[in-house]
Amino acid sequence: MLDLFEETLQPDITWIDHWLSPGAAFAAFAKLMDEVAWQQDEMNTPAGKMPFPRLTSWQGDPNAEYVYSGIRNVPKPWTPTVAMLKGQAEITANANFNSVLINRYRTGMDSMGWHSDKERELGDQPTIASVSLGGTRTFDFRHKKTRLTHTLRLTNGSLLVMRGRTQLDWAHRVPKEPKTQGERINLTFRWIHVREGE
Ligand SMILES: O=C(O)CCC(=O)C(=O)O
Ligand SMILES: [Mn+2]
Repeated sequence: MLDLFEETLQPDITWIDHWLSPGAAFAAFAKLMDEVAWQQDEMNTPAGKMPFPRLTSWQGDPNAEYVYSGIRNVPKPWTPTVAMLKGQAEITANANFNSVLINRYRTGMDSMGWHSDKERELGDQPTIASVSLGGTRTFDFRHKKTRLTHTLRLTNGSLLVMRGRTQLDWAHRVPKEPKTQGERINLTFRWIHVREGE
C-alpha cells in the first residue's frame, strides 16, 4: 500500500528559516568557533582508522553519557553560547534537551553520510532540534523503504526540528559539495535517556 501514497510521504519535521536573525547567527558562529573544544575523531573502516570528514564536539549534562563507536563518552560541560541556543531551541521545539552533538564542516568537502539518529539512548521517536550557522548546506532525507528523497537547504540561522517517526522511517545526510565555500556549524540538540544503575 505504501507506494500508492509515495508522493505524500513526508518526514515529521518543521524547518524555520531566519529562526535567528543573520546578525545573531553570525555572532553565535564566531563565538562557537572560539569556545567549543573541537575534536578530530576517527572512524574504523576496513582500510583502518580514518579521520571523520568534519570536526565534532559533544556537550551536555554530566549524566547524559552516550555510546559512540562502541565507547562510553561523558559530554563536555555546556559553554555559554551553546547553553543559550539550547534554551531557545527548547522553547521553539517544545522539548527538553540534555545533550548536543556539534559538527563543524570546514569546507564543502566535509560531510556526513546517510544515517539516522537511532542510538539506544535516544529512544524510538526522539525530538531533535538542529541549528545551522554559517554557510548554507544541502540536507537530504531518504525514505528507508521507498528511497523517496526530500532535499532542504539549511541556511544560516535556521532551525530544523525532527520528531515522531522521522528517525525510524528516514535516513538523512549532508553530502559533499565541492563548490561550496564557507564554513558551517551545526548543533543537534537531543535528549539522552540516562541508564540508571549501569
Ligand atoms: O549537519 C547537519 O545538518 C546534520 C547533522 C546530523 O545529522 C547529526 O548531527 O546527526
Ligand atoms: Mn543526524
